[in-house]
Amino acid sequence: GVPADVEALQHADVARLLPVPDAESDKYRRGVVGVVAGSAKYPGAAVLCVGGAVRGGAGAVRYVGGGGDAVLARHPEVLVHDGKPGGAGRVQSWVIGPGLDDGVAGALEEVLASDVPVLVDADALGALDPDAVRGRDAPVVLTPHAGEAARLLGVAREEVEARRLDAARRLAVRYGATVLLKGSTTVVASGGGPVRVNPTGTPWLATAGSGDVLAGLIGSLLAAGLAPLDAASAGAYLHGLAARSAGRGAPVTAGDVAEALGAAWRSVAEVG
Ligand code: NPW
Ligand code: AMP
Ligand code: MG
Repeated sequence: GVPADVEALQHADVARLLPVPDAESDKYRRGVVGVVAGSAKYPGAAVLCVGGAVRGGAGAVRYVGGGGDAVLARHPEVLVHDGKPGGAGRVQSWVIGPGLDDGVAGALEEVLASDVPVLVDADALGALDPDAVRGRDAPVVLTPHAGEAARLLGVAREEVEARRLDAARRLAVRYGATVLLKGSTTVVASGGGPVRVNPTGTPWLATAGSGDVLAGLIGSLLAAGLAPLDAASAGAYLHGLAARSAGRGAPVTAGDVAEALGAAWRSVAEVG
């Protein structure tokens, strides 16, 4: 059986979490997500992260960085800012890290200084100061893969992979954050509560850029008002379903996963 401090995520639970606009909604009330991602080295990460964000239930996506042309070519809905996060206007959540190269520390400092939830992924994880995270009032979500988690914990990657629940819990306590540890079984830990295990994953997700899509998706759910543990676990759930529905047993690209998020959302909302 499953140990008492571990919860398997259920379809109906996720259905209840998905944000639905009401008659009085407008795009700002639905939430605006700010995405700080991409670089000359990894322009695709910006496109993929935004691709997750535009399908995650926020009312608008602001992109901050040098990859605006590539982002707009694929996602014309996005509001592009080529300055710093602090100059981008009001957002209800930040996603920072996928494909970032130079200037990570400065951008991270700016988004952590805001009073909204911040999701930290990929290249921004290595620049993260636990005290800066613990000192915030608003939530922080970390989304490392096993290699990134191992670096943060100062242990071998094999150790993280052998004890995934333990690694996620230790990071959650160290940073005072919600931690989604990605991999063969994605787990989400937050404070001292039970760890949630995502049942929808598929090894077809082991493809370049799929983590960037997940980061944008969770950021969008945070902007829409979900609590950090709920945003992270609902995001992982939809991400796995999207890969299955896009692939149906065949290889998928990260872009395919982003495009299939609508189908995944619908399948959860209909059954729930
Ligand atoms: P080892 O071999 O264990 O010592 P990469 P990345 C480890 C962006 N992307 N589980 C492994 O170290 C991302 O957003 C841009 C465990 C490897 O050598 C990031 O900003 C794309 N360990 C940046 O690229 C598409 C793992 O980490 C080392 C692991 C780097 O991303 C791709 C460095 O790894 C990507 O998303 C795993 N699952 N994966 C784009 N199209 O623009 C990696 N390691 O190869 O630099 O990759 O950390 O995923
Ligand atoms: P990243 O390493 O940041 O690109 O993220 C990779 C994504 O693919 C995460 O959502 C992982 O959980 C998922 N993933 C990678 N390998 C596997 C696997 N073997 N089984 C299921 N999901 C995987
Ligand atoms: Mg990644």
